[in-house]
Amino acid sequence: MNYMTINNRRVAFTNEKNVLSVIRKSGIDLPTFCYHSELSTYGACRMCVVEDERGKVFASCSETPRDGMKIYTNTPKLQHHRKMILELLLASHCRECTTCAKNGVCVLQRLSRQLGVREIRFENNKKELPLDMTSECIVRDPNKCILCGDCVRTCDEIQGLGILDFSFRGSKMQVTPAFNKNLAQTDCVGCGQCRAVCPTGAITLNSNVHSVWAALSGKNTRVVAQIAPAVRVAVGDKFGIRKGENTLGRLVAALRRIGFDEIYDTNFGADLTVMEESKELTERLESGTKLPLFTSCCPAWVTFCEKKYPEFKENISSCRSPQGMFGALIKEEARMNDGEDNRKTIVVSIMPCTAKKAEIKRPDYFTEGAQDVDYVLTTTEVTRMIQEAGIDLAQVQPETMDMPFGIASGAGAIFGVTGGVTEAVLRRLIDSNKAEDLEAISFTGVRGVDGIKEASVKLKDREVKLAVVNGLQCASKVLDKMKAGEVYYDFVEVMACKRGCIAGGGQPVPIGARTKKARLEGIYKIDHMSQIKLSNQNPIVMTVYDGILKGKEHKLLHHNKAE
Ligand code: HC1
Ligand code: SF4
Repeated sequence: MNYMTINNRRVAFTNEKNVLSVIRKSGIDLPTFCYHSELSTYGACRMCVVEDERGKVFASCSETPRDGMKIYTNTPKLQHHRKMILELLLASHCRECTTCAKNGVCVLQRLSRQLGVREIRFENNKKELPLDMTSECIVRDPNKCILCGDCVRTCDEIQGLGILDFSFRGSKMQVTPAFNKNLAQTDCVGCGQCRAVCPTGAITLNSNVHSVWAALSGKNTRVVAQIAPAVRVAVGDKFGIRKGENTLGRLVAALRRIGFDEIYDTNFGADLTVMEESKELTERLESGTKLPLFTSCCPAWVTFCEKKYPEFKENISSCRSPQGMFGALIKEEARMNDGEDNRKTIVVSIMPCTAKKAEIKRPDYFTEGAQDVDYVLTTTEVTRMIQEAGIDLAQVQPETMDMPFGIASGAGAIFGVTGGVTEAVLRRLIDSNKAEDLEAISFTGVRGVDGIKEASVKLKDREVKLAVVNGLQCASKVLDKMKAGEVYYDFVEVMACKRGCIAGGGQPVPIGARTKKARLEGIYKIDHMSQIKLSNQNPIVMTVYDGILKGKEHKLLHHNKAE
């Protein structure tokens, strides 16, 4: 054990990677714009500066802790330094804070308030730059960028895509896609992870809030919501509800109050996905073709594979994602019922994910030429709508989902974390709900936060090799090794966002390590508390297969490439 002195207090440390981590561990929340523990250290914003006993000032994120070190975190010199940085940032920053999508969660705004910046002595003489609104998923506003590089490193180091980078020099410096293209002209997969780390309003969601309010006020509309697995453990964040708590019942109640006509659970859609994907895996294992089977529920991953590794396109499961399957099912029912009461059904998916906004526009997610899911609202957008309606989620009495699609299994719930799809499929194929079998599956290695997890499971007489992948950079590693013949798998699950949908690009920010942990535990708790653990034991699943889905499984639940 080593010790350093922080503000005259002795603090122990072991293997913290930098002085900043030791300071934070000691309970002092030193401000930063450009430091994220899962990214490389950039050291550009200089907000985390500290002073040593000789008056030397240095960035604590870029300094290795040493035994005997003596530092101060809040001297007059440091206060002046940080204020000056903020003033300079604000001087070249758009000041439309009240109308900004990040108002209230902007780090620049928060630190300016916290550190007492009350005036800006410098003129903003920067030319106003155009917004990039070409992506279905995110909007870039270069006028609000503070050049911290968080988005650049996230897209490069976590997603391996490098869509964003610094361009131009000096005071003209900007973060843009290469050759100043717009996002739609790049290989951006819409994962929104750049938005999740952006401290200001420079990268925000492409919002559908206005369209959904319009749909809700339509006279002859029936607005049906489906709620994704990971939303329920995050939507409480902005209402002072404990992180990771399952807030589904409260969300259902709030959605009813703001005018949704029917509210269902995407976890039920996930149960349908388990049924179809297990069948597909069994068929491919028997025929020995198109192995490994790649999961298809994460749209950022599917787009990535199609764009970057087209030679593996056939490996992607033909299953639509749970939101796609469920959207098609709701619209199929609407086709039969809408005529009766002369209403038009509009399906709104409430998702943690920005890429889902693009998924619903894919032609292979249309049924007979018609779009199944009309709008995707991220958790952040639905939070905004609830706030706009003046509802305090913490004060609302929980209500239950509507029937007939309001029952889902624990297997559907765990889709919200990486490894969940694999675990759910294994439950279906092993087809046992004995506690020891369920536990054995959870211990195969599919759980956990490592970038690449490998497991091997005996199904019938065959040893089936699995890989569970977190983040697209790790996906590239796996695909490159597969191409080189260095590894073999039968089933590969990829989630573009590290830890899965709980950390999706549309979730409420900030999404720090503690938040991720709480959400992850929240998802597993939902499974733990579910009476039904296996998708094939969900009675409603069996009813729909015998009813509305009969003979239409392919049309409604799989990608329809002909369309
Ligand atoms: Fe997900 Fe999925 S789990 S992709 O992470 O398969 O978004 O939550 O809805 O479709 O069910 C997201 C979450 C979500 C789908 C499901
Ligand atoms: Fe990169 Fe994802 Fe942001 Fe696109 S949405 S720029 S792929 S991090």
